[in-house]
Amino acid sequence: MGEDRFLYWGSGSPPAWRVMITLMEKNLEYTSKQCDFSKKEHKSMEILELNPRGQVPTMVDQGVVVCESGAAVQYLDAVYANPPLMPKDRKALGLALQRFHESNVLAAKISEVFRLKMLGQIKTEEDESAWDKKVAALNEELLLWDAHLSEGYAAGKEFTLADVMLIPYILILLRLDATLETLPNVKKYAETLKARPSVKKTSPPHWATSPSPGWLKGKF
Ligand SMILES: N[C@@H](CCC(=O)N[C@@H](CS)C(=O)NCC(=O)O)C(=O)O
Repeated sequence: MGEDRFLYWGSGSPPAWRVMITLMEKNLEYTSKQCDFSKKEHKSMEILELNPRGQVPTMVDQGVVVCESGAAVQYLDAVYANPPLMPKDRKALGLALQRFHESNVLAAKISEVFRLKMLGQIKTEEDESAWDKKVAALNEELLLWDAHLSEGYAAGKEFTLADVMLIPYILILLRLDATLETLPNVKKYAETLKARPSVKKTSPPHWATSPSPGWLKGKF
């Protein structure tokens, strides 16, 4: 239970995970409203009245509704300043903002790969080759991130909101059994941040109880 703060989320939703990580980094309590996607709870009137898209995350903080994950984490960092999760220095801020938004490019590529398998849309050889192309595009994107992560975090040596935005997607790669052997900085980053309390404690609960579908086994 938490103050006047609610978060609607679903297990395995990376955008919702971003908000949960930020709330924990800021030591902010909240009332957890977990939605079961299989029961379409994210399309309930309770959520649709707050968020007509019927999506998670949907956050309500002191009566203020903020739905988009990027908006929600920036809102939390602006309103609850301690600890700050964005640098003050102009150059460092520019880089952190850039990486913050670039994370959505990676997110889109992972989501495409994920969605095709999840919806069971790979049936023919043609589908298989379309999937291979998407995996190759993801590999190219990950090579960029391997360079970006050379100093340890998404925007240098400090943990910022850019990491909040990025890490759920990187950990999906591990969940899908990617080895990351050719991406040493990504691999190290995944292992380091997986153990960070705000990330570990908010990890999708069903990951602990259901086996990985293994869709990226042996990749990258
Ligand atoms: N751009 C949104 C995306 C949110 C989103 O797509 N959430 C998914 C779960 S990962 C969802 O609720 N999907 C249900 C739907 O779109 O009907 C954000 O970053 O918050």
